[in-house]
Amino acid sequence: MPFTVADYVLTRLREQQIDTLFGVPAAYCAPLFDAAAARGVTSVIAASDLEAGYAADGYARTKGLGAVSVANGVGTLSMINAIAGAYVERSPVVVINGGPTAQHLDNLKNFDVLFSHSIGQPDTDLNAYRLVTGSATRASTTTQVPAAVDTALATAIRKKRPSYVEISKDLWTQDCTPPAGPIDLTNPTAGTEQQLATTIVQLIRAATSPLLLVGAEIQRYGLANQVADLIAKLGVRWSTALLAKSTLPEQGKGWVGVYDPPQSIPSAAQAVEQADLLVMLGAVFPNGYATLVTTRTAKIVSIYDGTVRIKGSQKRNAELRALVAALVSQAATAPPKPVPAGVVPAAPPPATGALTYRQVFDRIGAALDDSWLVVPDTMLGVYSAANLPVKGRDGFLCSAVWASIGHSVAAAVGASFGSNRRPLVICGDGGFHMTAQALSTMARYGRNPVVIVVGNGLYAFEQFLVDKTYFGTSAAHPKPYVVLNPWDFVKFADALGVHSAQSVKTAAALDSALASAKASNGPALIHAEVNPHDLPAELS
Ligand SMILES: Cc1ncc(C[n+]2csc(CCOP(=O)(O)OP(=O)(O)O)c2C)c(N)n1
Ligand SMILES: [Mg+2]
Repeated sequence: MPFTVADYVLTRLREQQIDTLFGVPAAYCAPLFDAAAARGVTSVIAASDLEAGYAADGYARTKGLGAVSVANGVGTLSMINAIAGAYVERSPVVVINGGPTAQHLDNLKNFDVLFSHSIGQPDTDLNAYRLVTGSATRASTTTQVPAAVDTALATAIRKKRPSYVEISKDLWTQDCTPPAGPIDLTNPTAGTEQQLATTIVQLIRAATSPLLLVGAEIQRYGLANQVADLIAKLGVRWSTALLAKSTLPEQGKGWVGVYDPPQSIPSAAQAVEQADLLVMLGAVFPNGYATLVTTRTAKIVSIYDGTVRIKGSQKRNAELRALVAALVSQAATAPPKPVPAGVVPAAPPPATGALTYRQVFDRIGAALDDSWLVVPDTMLGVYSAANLPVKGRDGFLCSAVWASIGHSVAAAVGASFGSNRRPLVICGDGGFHMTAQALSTMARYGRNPVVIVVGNGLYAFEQFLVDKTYFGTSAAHPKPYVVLNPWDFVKFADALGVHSAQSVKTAAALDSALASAKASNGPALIHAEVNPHDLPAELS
């Protein structure tokens, strides 16, 4: 049996434990899907290109690496939002694109004949994806394929960023040299790590109220155990960025809560904002961090993207894994200081009365156990999601920085393949409108996410940003442009193959809907109806 270019790609993906390829087929990449099953890779065909991108992202965040392939031009440009989010939020998705052939490019250049889905430029996809990936390469000949594919995989794994590889469509079925050996996936150390670790641990020990903020890089690089050890050895208080929620179990000494300004819980806001030393460990700073980071530079050590900046000094290169190891061994040189007990979330009140935005999160909080992967969307309730008592590790997935509405439903498709936990999506009705067809993919592939649609009939977050007074005044009218076309979510779900669907209007009914969803094996939808004037606790 010949070993083809498609086989090369698939073999390299399997070496990294990828067993699922997300996408929407086109002639450009069909041979990749044709060859997938024989190489142990299952193709999951999404209902839209954007969904395919989000699904690959959800898979990458839970499994460590994801892969997606959609149609050149029409598919890739539709998917680019998902890959931009993966770039920002450090999700290693490999985008595999079928590209124009040498003949296509020649016809375009010399005769103005457009290849399929071309906008009349030779490198549109390549150039567009350069902006949102750690590397973007085109292979135009079979001999270029191994290096191009290996670069894409190495970038994704080493930088925890998406990467892009484009393979001329006539190459897929041509013979290719099989992989010669493993890809080099290690990041070189900078040689600075021990010295930096010594300085940082000294600063922590000398501080009176130091705090460590765990960021997404710790989850992405698989350093949670080491950081838990570091926290224990230093006896330091710790928080986490929303993007990194549940990287470490949220319990035990020193835990102050998720820091998600401007709506962090008081214990987290106070501890972070009044710390006399703040060690940011692999955290992406969303705009809400602007005040903290720009006004407290002299109190911040920031470790991010292969660099360390101590109190506003010049950035120095440092490799994260080596640096964390050095921090742990440095921390072990003295006994830990005593730290205050961690914050414990209040027990949710009993379920009574009509459902409110607040009760949606109280009821979900009451239902959580370590079988759930909580996947909230960008919505009024995202700050409430930050404070949900997620149990254990790796139980949370959110487009917390890029904040693209609709991410949750589609990312849950991929997470249902990548995680051992069952996705519990919490999405606004507006966000749901964006990627609702993902229910179809869940049904078709027998996945079992539970999707809670919080129905207030509005893009309420937008109303909140534009005019909050609407929420205090029951007679007030919303801005016309935030009003949604009301859907019958139950009928919609049914039509797409998700037959376990119900609308609930009371807190008790949400409890029982969650219980029956938990007992079922397939996908389920719960439409949780709330008053459009209602605000979640964190915003009231
Ligand atoms: C893709 C995308 N489009 C638009 C926005 C702007 N936006 C942010 S929140 C929001 C409203 C979300 O409404 P919904 O999902 O119903 O949640 P609610 O605010 O009502 O709780 C919008 C439109 C965005 N963040 N992402
Ligand atoms: Mg809404």
